[in-house]
Amino acid sequence: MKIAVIGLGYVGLPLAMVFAEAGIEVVGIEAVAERCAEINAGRSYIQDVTGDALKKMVDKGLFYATTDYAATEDCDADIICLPTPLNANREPDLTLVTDATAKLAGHLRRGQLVTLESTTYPGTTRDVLAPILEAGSGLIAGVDFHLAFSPERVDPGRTDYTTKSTPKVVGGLTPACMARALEVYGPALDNVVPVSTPEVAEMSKLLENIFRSVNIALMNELAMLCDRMNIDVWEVIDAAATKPFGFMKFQPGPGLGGHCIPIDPFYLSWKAREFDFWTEFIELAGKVNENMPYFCVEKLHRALNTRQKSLNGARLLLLGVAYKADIDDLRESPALKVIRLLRAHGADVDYHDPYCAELPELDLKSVDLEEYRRIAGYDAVVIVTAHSALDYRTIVQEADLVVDFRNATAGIPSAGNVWKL
Ligand code: SAJ
Repeated sequence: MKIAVIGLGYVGLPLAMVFAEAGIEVVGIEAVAERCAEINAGRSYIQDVTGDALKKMVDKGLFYATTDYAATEDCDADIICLPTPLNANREPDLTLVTDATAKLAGHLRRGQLVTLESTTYPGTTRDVLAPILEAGSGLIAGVDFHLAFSPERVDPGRTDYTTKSTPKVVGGLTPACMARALEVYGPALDNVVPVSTPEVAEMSKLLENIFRSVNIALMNELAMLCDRMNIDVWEVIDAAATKPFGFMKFQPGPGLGGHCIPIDPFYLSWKAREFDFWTEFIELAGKVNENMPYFCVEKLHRALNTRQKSLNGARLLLLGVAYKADIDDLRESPALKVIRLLRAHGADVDYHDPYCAELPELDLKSVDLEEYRRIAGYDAVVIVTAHSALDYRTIVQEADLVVDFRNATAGIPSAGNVWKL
């Protein structure tokens, strides 16, 4: 068998490696020629794929990358792993997927399987991809070639569940498409979960991430209420989490970041309107989560006020700007919004993040904490993302004021100089 993986990013490259390490020949179709060169030289640019592992597969002749879609012609399956962002109007933007599908169609061969892995709204595989593939090839989906959807479940940096070990949902256009998808994915992945249609698979992925967005929004709403009622929301959540059944712990924070959770839900709310349906939970969760940077800035304002200081002119040090702890990903990070809001109030903002050396769009570079000696020079230290590499005990000792949006200072005795979300 030979597989083509289209798009060698944080989803496609690990997936290509899983197939190659199962002894299946893989060709990566990657638009960025420099990335192809890196891969063919055995150098990885994706955190979850080591250079050694990649080089081993390249040297064995089991994996190479090219920009040329003609390389898909002798493949048994073509797996599309491309970004599906929102456009400026926060509507689905399938451009990368549809452009790639049109190029693939020109090289489609009878009997091949095409699988879409990009997160999208139910109906995309059947109503968007199939017509493009049929128009470009003259073949018929489900008759001359197989078509399926299989959502990616990659969580960059996670080691307990990997692309190989995480159960893989797959929905075929027809039972024969499903059977073919099982033949393709089965030898490489530990657990393939067949479902009856591509729509079920597309919707299941959205449910996974909407579930997170809504529950995080619930915690954020509770955090704002507890703030007003002077109740420690973190203690409340920890107490509720002692329930061994029927509860799942989420935490409040400065907002939703990442390439999935802030974006995927709006693929469904957009599609639902076609059915005269308003996905109120999704919209409300989005509204609550979007408000958190503003709430956090207002809370910081109140904390400074207790020291007769204003935001205007305040010297602030933000700790952690990545969208979540212990990674270097800045996509949709709420820290960027917090910095913009603080600057708009006239604050002088520095940041330190051991994973993110610079924020070009904000003309900022991570400052050196100088063994935490630098901490005392700020009016407030603001914990936005709680990287585990930082010593929060020393930070609390050295800082005049700490405003902690992540409960990173939990259990650390303070002299009343710590405010928490
Ligand atoms: N966040 C909170 N409170 C929480 C959890 C997360 O405020 O209780 C924030 C994070 O700080 C971050 C954002 O939400 O800014 C998203 O966090 P996330 O933990 O959902 O991490 P992601 O965005 O990397 O989500 C990915 C998703 N994986 C895929 O889409 C394949 C998601 O489905 C996974 O469940 C999640 O990783 C995971 O479990 O780590």
